[in-house]
This record gives sequence, structure tokens and C-alpha cells, in this order.
Amino acid sequence: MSAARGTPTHCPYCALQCAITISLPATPAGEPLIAPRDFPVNRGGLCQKGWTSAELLRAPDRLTTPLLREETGTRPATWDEALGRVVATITRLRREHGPDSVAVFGSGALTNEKAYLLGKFARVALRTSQVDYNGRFCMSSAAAAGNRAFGIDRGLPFPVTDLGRAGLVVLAGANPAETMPPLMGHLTGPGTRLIVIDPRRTPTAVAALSGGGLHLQPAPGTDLALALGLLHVARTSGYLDTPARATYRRQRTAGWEQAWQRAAAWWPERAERVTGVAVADMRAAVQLLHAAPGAYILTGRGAEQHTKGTDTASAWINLALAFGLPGTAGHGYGCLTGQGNGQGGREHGQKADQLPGYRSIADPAARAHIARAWGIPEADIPGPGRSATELLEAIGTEGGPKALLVFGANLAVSAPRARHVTGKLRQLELLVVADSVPSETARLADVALPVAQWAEESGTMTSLEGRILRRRRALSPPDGVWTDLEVLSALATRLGRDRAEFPADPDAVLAELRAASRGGLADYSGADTARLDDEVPLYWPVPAGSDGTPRLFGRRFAHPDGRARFVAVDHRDAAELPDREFPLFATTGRVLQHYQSGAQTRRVPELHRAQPEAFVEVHPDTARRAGLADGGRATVISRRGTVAARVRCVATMRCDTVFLPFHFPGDGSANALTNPALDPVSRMPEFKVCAVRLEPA
Ligand SMILES: Nc1nc2c(c(=O)[nH]1)N[C@H]1C(S)=C(S)[C@@H](COP(=O)(O)OP(=O)(O)OC[C@H]3O[C@@H](n4cnc5c(=O)[nH]c(N)nc54)[C@H](O)[C@@H]3O)O[C@H]1N2
Ligand SMILES: Nc1nc2c(c(=O)[nH]1)N[C@H]1C(S)=C(S)[C@@H](COP(=O)(O)OP(=O)(O)OC[C@H]3O[C@@H](n4cnc5c(=O)[nH]c(N)nc54)[C@H](O)[C@@H]3O)O[C@H]1N2
Ligand code: SF4
Ligand SMILES: [Mo]
Repeated sequence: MSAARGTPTHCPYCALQCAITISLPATPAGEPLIAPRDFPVNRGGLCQKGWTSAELLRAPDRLTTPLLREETGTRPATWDEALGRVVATITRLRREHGPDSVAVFGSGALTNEKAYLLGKFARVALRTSQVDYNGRFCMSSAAAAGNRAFGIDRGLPFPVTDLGRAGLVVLAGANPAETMPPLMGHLTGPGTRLIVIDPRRTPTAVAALSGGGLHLQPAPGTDLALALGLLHVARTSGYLDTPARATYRRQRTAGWEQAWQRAAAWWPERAERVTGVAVADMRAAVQLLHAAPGAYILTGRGAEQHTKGTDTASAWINLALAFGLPGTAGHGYGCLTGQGNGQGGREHGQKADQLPGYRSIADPAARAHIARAWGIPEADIPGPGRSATELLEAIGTEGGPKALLVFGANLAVSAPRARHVTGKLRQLELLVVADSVPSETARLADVALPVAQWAEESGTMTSLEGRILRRRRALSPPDGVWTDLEVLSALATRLGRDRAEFPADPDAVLAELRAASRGGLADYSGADTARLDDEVPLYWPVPAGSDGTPRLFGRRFAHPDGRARFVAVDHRDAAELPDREFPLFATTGRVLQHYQSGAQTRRVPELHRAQPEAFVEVHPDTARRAGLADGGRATVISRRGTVAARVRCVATMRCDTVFLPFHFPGDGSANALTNPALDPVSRMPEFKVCAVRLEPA
């Protein structure tokens, strides 16, 4: 098969946004071809999901026509009919119950343009405050901690390539060997050692050990105690008294004494009792941090998806600040953003509390600016709405949403306590799901809308390092399929807005987004299409006329006084701990071959074959005690539900902990177990700890 032409674009999945070329086949029967292209982040590498990403375009069960639910089941419908039903129901609900009866759920998978237009659609066309997105399940704790420490939230405030020169990288709760494999090339050079903090001996932890680094294996939900213990060791060992660190603390930070007062109570033996990490290992880790010629601390979801996720991220930031890392050349702190546009998705106003340019919806100046940009009175912009989990929980209650429009999430699989959430979705008078495949959530929809996929549309994405990238259209969507922007534009006009306010052309939306973001924290006003087309590296903030900001914090942090903040945090238990009835910790996460709810990757035969079913990783002794054998079937039971899973005995597991991936639906759905308890600051659910017991199936 010969490739007719190639389009340079980026992988549809994770925030690394590896650069690829997609080539169309010469014959209609041929398959599009994916090849990595030269790019500093992936340097010619891709993971298995990236290599096979074209197959998603040809998923045999792709949605190509709107589907309407009737008493007897769903039936295909025209766009006119489908949009007509959506608008008629929304109009009635708004009349009967007010604008907040209609809610919107967005996604970190959406391009910047879609995220922006979705937020505007909610506030301007629907006049609802009820809009939030799946990044609440993903980046919210890291974002909240970044904002409070640095006054800004850009996951990596430096380019990924900076990591290649590090002497030491601490990975707290991240498993990039499976979640961002090409990133490992930047972390495993001959001069770099890794410290991996994970309750499991992941492939990343194995890489750390083989490179002369460390694997610290705490119990789930105890990172905060560990980070406090490490800070205690650092101070009491005298490592923080070097002139450079003392000067940094004095000149560039505030709040050290208050933060230290909490850490002072976490002498290492106490931290060992809580975490299970040996004092000797803590000392070795701190010694490496002290001596490293260039050190970075990075957090992932393992540290963040907790009821204390924000405070835990703050504790890691405190440690980084104590060593003088953030904003010092060759050092740094960051969090690894997850979804393809997880970074841009949290900047342009699809969050309950946010307006474009990373502005606060409660800030009068921000409201006035955006009202001008949108050409509406400031008073017409609603106030803050409910966060994702609370929004879903409010369905079916007095004053809760009666209609929900979902763009880019598969909540029936990915939300905490997913079976309960599925029940909530069934109580809606109208569930609208825009997706390219019949995801588990789309199957519940009253109206399912078939939308284009990554290679069928253009737009911009902002990667984990804050770089704005061009997603380019390589082929036409199947007949009958619209883009999300076309859907939003059509709905808005049917709801009485002017078409010029809701353009369907991504470049027109980008032009508006740039103007709206001007002067905000996430200023994109200088991100013009010509420079993006030429692949000029543009990192936000990129004010008009500037070349952008690859590295933040070199001279000052984003707080008005230019200083970073230590935040005084203390350890507390997870919302649910093991007890006699449910004696084990369960934690959840990812495998290499599947992406998120699996709606996309379970449809790619090669990936499905590699990981066909739900499983639970268990220590062999724990399995034996529960009457289970390797390869057998287990029922995993929590207070919220049960999961059927294949047993994988793993000798390196902690005996008190089991692990399940959350990529599988139905009776294999890990989120049947998870606890929807929320972090008080970020409203992040506790995906990474709940209490379970195991039984033979
Ligand atoms: N293959 C694949 N890659 C992906 C994704 C995917 O679904 N599949 N999703 C993308 C997205 S959206 C995201 S957010 C990122 C997530 O990327 P990661 O954060 O790397 O992924 P997770 O597997 O969720 O969690 C990382 C590790 O945290 C560990 N962990 C569990 N509990 C704790 C704890 O209490 N403390 C600590 N320190 N560690 C703990 C788990 O054992 C796991 O190995 O991946 C992105 N890349
Ligand atoms: N137990 C447990 N649960 C978790 C996590 C965990 O670690 N453990 N991690 C959480 C995290 S970090 C995340 S990010 C969430 C992810 O949770 P979800 O966002 O629900 O997961 P996805 O499978 O990415 O779902 C995206 C859906 O949108 C569709 N889609 C993709 N791109 C577009 C687009 O451009 N437009 C439209 N309209 N649709 C699109 C896909 O086909 C898919 O059906 O899951 C969270 N849930
Ligand atoms: S690491 Fe992420 S962006 Fe790169 S190929 Fe894999 S899924 Fe795609
Ligand atoms: Mo995520």
C-alpha cells in the first residue's frame, strides 16, 4: 500500500502529544498509516496506542447518524430531528425549572477551541452555571496546589527536554513507563537517577532500580506523611542550610516556618509507621535529593487522586521549595498532565468556577473583561456552578440538573461509584452525548450525536509542557458526522444566538479565544495560526507580539509579591480505611494498552487482544488467604459494589493492597468500587484508595 500524502499532527490520546504523520492510503480500502515524526518530546518514539491510533478512525461500530431514544429503544434520526428534540426539551426545562436545570459536561480531550466554545455555550446560550468537566477527576488537585504555591497552574513550567539533563527525578505516584512511554527516554539517561514512589513495583519503579535509583512503596493514601517525613529528614540532616537554599527560601518564598511546624512532628520513624517506607530508604532518598546536580520532583495521579490530593501535592511542592528547585535553572517541580488537552482544557472556561484565560468567574474584573469579549452584560454571566462529582450527584434532587450534555467523557465507566452515577444518568429527562463511538455513556443517551475524531478536524491542543500544538485535519469524517464545533454552533443558533457568536470554524474560534484570553494568566493572544502552522514552539503565556514562555518562574513566581508559598499541610487518613469486613486497600490506575474508560482502545483489536479483561493484582499470600489462585476469577467487593476480575498474582505487591485498572465496563468496572468522597479544595474524588475484600468468584 502506498501512502498518498502525509499530514503532520499529534497522537489523539495522552498529554505527551507525541508528533505523528498520518498518511492516507492510495485506495479507499487501505488503512491510514501512522508514523512518528521528529519532535523534541517523543523523538521518533510512540507507544502502542499511538502506533495503532488510526484504527480508531475505522472502528466498525462508529456512530454515523444521530440516535434518538424512544419507548421501544433507539432509532437513527436526521440531524434536524435530533437537534430539534434537544432544543425543544432544553427550552421546556429552562422555562419550567430555570437555566440551571440544564448542565454541560466537558473534557480534557477537547481541543482548546472546543473547550472554549463549550464554556461559552453553557454561559451564553444556555445561561447555566452548571458546567464542569472530566479534568476534575484528573488534574484538579495538582492545579489547586500549583495555584496556591506558584500563583499559576501550568503542569510542567519547563520543556520536557529539560528533564534529560537532570541528575535526579522523583516521580510521586506516576507510572510513565506505561502512561507516557516516550517520556521515559528523557528520564533514563546515563546521568539520571529516579526515585519512584508507588505502592506497586511498576515498570517505572523497575527502571528506577535498574538505573541505581530507589523505589519507595508506601501504602495507598500515605504520600502526605511520606513527604512530611522526607522534609523532616532534610532539615534535621542539615541539608536545607546550604547558603543557596537558605537564600532561596529567604528571597523567593514565604511561609516556610508555618509549613515546617507541621513537618516537625513527622520524625521519620513516625512516617515509617504510617507509610510502611523504611527510615533508611527515606534517608537515602533525601541524600540523593541533597546531592543531585539537577533535581526535579514530579507528581502524577497516584499522589493526587485523594481526598487530600491538594494537600499532598502541596507537601511535594514544599519539599521542592525547601531544596530550592522551582524556578532554579536545571531544577524544577511539575505535575504530569494526563489527557491530550488536559492542560488547555483547564484554561478556557469549561470549569465550574472559571472563565477563559484561566480567569476566576467570581472575579469582577475578569467577568467584565469576558462580558466585553462576548458582547453581553456582565450580569448575564452566571456565577460558579457545581463541580463534576457534585453535579452528577445533584441529578434527581431538588434543584439539580434535569438535562445533561456530555462532550468527551464516558462517565458510566470513569466516574467514581460509577454504577450509582449510571443510575443518576438514567434519571435525567434528557441525556445528550456527543461521541464518535457508542461508549457506555452514549448508549444511555436520549440523543447520541455522532462527531468527528482527531484526524478528521483541526484545532489546537496544549501539551503537558504548556506548548500549543496544531491538530490538523487529514481526512474527511464519514458521511453524516459533524464536528463538535458544528454541533455547538447549530444548537446555539437554534437557541436564538447569532451564528457569528458561535462560529463552527476552528480558526475563527481560536481568534476569539486569543482575544478573550488576553491579559489572563493563560494568555494565548500571541498564538497566531501562521506561527502554529510553522510549528514555532509557543508556550503560554504568549501575549501578543511575544515568543511565549518555555520556562516560568526564572525571576519571579506569579503571586503579586513574586514569591512562592509554602503551604502548611498535615497528614490525614483516607476517607475509608481497611477494617475487618473490608481488610485491603484497593487502588486503581492504568495499563499501557488502554486509554481511560477504554471506549477508544477497547475498539482497537491489537490493544484489546493484549488486555482483554478486567484483572486484579494481588500479592500471592493475600490471594491464597482469600482462596484465590493466579489466573482464577475473583470478586472484589467494596461498600459500594462488586467487580469480577481475573487474578494476577504479583510477588512485589504490598500484602495489604490490590490494584485494578479502570479501563473496563460492566461487571469489570473498577469504579463500581471507588469512593466518591471529595477533596475539600479541588473536589477530586478518592480514586486511589478504598477498602475492599476478595472472594473467589
Ligand atoms: N496507557 C495509558 N496512558 C495514559 C492514560 C491511560 O488511560 N492509559 N491516561 C492519561 C491520563 S488522563 C492521565 S491522568 C495519566 C495518568 O498517569 P499516571 O499518574 O502515571 O497513572 P495512574 O496509573 O493513574 O497512576 C500512577 C500510579 O499511581 C500509583 N498509586 C496508586 N495509589 C497511590 C498512592 O496512594 N500514592 C502513590 N504515590 N502512588 C499511588 C499506581 O499504582 C500507579 O502506578 O496518564 C495518561 N496516559
Ligand atoms: N478508578 C479510576 N477512575 C478514574 C481514574 C483513575 O485513575 N481511577 N482516572 C480519572 C482520570 S485522570 C480521567 S482523565 C478520567 C477520564 O475519564 P473519561 O474522560 O470518561 O474517559 P475517556 O475514555 O477518555 O472518555 C472520553 C470519551 O470521549 C470521546 N471523545 C474523545 N475525544 C472527543 C472529542 O473531541 N469530542 C467528543 N465529543 N468526544 C470525544 C471518547 O470516544 C470517549 O468515549 O477518568 C477518571 N477516572
Ligand atoms: S505516549 Fe501518549 S501521546 Fe505518545 S503515542 Fe502514547 S498515547 Fe500517544
Ligand atoms: Mo486524567
